[in-house]
Amino acid sequence: MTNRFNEENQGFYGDCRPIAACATALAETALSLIRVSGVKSIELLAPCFSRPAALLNAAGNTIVHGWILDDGKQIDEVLISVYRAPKSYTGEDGMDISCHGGLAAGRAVLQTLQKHDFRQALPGEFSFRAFMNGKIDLTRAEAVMEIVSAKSDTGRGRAVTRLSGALEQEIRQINALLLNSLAEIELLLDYSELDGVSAEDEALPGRKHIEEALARLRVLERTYQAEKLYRDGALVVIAGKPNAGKSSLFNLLLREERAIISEIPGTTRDWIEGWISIEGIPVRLADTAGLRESVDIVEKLGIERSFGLLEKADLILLTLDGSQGAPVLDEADIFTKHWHTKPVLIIWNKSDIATPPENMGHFCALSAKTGDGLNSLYTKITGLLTAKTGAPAERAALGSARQKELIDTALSSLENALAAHDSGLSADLIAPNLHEAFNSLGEITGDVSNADILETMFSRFCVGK
Ligand SMILES: Nc1nc2c(ncn2[C@@H]2O[C@H](COP(=O)(O)OP(=O)(O)OP(=O)(O)O)[C@@H](O)[C@H]2O)c(=O)[nH]1
Ligand SMILES: [Mg+2]
Repeated sequence: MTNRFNEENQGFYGDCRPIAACATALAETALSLIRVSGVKSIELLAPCFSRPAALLNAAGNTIVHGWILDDGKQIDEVLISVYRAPKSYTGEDGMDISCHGGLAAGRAVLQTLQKHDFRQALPGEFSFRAFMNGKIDLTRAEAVMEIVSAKSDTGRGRAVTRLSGALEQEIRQINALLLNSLAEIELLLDYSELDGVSAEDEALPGRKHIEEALARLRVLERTYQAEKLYRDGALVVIAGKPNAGKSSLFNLLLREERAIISEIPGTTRDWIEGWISIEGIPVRLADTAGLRESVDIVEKLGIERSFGLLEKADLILLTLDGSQGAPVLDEADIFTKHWHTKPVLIIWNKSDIATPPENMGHFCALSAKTGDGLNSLYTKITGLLTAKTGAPAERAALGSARQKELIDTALSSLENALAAHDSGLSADLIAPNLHEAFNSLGEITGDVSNADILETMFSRFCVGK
């Protein structure tokens, strides 16, 4: 990999001075980690360390024990992991300082470093340096952030696949195909000039490479929706008439007595929510006010808010009170408003006291009280949420909207190239389409980049990453 820093390009962070940041939350934890990186950062830290010689002579990937000192005063007892360029996350000399946790210790160490000319790192600055020093490409940088924000184990696992370079490799292999076909076109154009043969007379050289690239890009493109589902999750809203057992179902799924349950219809007013994981899918689950015509002002407001939330839902769990018998669900019913626009799962609740009708086809029988029918509910929810996205891919897959947009651009450039060839255009007129696709894919890995792209990307990172 190449070093992307140069004389003019110091990056949009302004300078390449040694930086420091607290990489862990400032909270009552056992330890805090202060991360440091930069050319001559070890030399800069040595004067405020109790064993300067040990630190200065420490080999890369070793740990030194001592005290952080401020004007000779002991600030905290620490362990410093020393990294020597280029063998570090950023590719620069760097240190991870493990100090005591809590609000005060990490802050005091950081303040001491700042007195000794370390600059506070900005969001994403460590990863930016890693990218600029050729340690990671952009897909891996994005994967680092994905892991930090993963909401489920499946989401984390998918991000780890990208961190290990599966997507980067696939993109590079596809780009190698495009490069081959571009090289073959160049060759044809050179020869046609020499021989006086027109480029139109020839079949498009490297067409099979373009077709393979297109096929592989289509496979990648199809992975995005499932990755997005397992990364961002889905909004699942429990709705139904008062007293149907919505809050009981909410508590059952959350495994927590969160919502108030009572036999009085109209108990839930403001909707409440919580995150759960269903077969690896992060689900933002919401319990809402029972839907009915009401004259009570507060209840009415609650019902309006419930409808507002239903508009945003990815899946509605329409809960019926089985003990009230099978309802007539016709077009005029207030629940049917969303039936044609989004998936609705109808739950026959209270199956412990009311047996569902024989021909219950599309109902899902459940007792929110005993938990009977819960496994089948999980399976049905997963089936409905993944109906359009499919299961997550085994290996290379897209992890961000940025990547998806660039794949779409590359796809249409290649489709245009083949269509142009089919309509008889010569190879020299088709080559620019291939260059466009090549550059879009290069933007995914960061081989093609500019300050704006990088700033948008890295500024979304957290401090210390
Ligand atoms: N037997 C039985 N009773 C249930 C079941 N689920 C809920 N209930 C009872 O039904 C009543 C209403 O339950 P809630 O969970 O508060 O119902 P809700 O749909 O949230 O009601 P609102 O908030 O008023 O709209 C309570 O007395 C629950 O104990 C069930 O599966 N079986
Ligand atoms: Mg309720």
